[in-house]
Amino acid sequence: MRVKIALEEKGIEYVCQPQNLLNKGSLLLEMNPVYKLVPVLIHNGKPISESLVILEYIDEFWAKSFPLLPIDPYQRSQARFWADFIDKKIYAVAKQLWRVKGEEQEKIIKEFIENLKILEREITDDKFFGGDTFGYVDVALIPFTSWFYTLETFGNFSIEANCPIIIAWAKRCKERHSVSSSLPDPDKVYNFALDFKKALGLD
Ligand SMILES: N[C@@H](CCC(=O)N[C@@H](CS)C(=O)NCC(=O)O)C(=O)O
Repeated sequence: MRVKIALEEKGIEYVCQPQNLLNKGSLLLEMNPVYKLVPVLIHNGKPISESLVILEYIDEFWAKSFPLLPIDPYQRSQARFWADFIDKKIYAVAKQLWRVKGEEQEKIIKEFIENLKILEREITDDKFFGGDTFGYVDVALIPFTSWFYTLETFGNFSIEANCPIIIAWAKRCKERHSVSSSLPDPDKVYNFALDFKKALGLD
């Protein structure tokens, strides 16, 4: 989703080849032999893996249209810091949330909400993470909101009740075509999570 949003914002045409993550095909295994994960961007026949690395590549290769990272080195460092925080403290924590139950799950929900609140402080009065313009940190986080319904359903809690600033920010992001056309339906994500749980024997 991150990669699709960035390419859309830059106005780059692309072909998306969905992969079966429960039975990985030879293309994915050849293109990302180290991690065997999506996404992989294949550009000029060469693969680039890891979504944040891909975002930086896209931003550098198509530098003239719609810059994602700020120009100022300090601001760039901050954008990278928050994208890294999102991977370590939002994605990684939420990945646990829908795989466990009971007390363990409650602990994870608490940590997850605390981390979202830390991110909320970075938006406060601004429209987006970098200020008035949609950018790198927004692209890094917004795909994750399509998992909110799944997390709330598995964890029986409300993200909006705890983090209204994040929900309002997500609504602003979804007004952009790049975002609304790239994010999957929350029901689809929920069904994917159910299938994934079943395949991992976590029912
Ligand atoms: N750090 C990687 C994470 C990629 C990742 O977790 N991809 C998931 C789908 S969003 C995947 O391929 N999962 C299959 C698996 O875990 O085997 C990135 O940002 O690209």
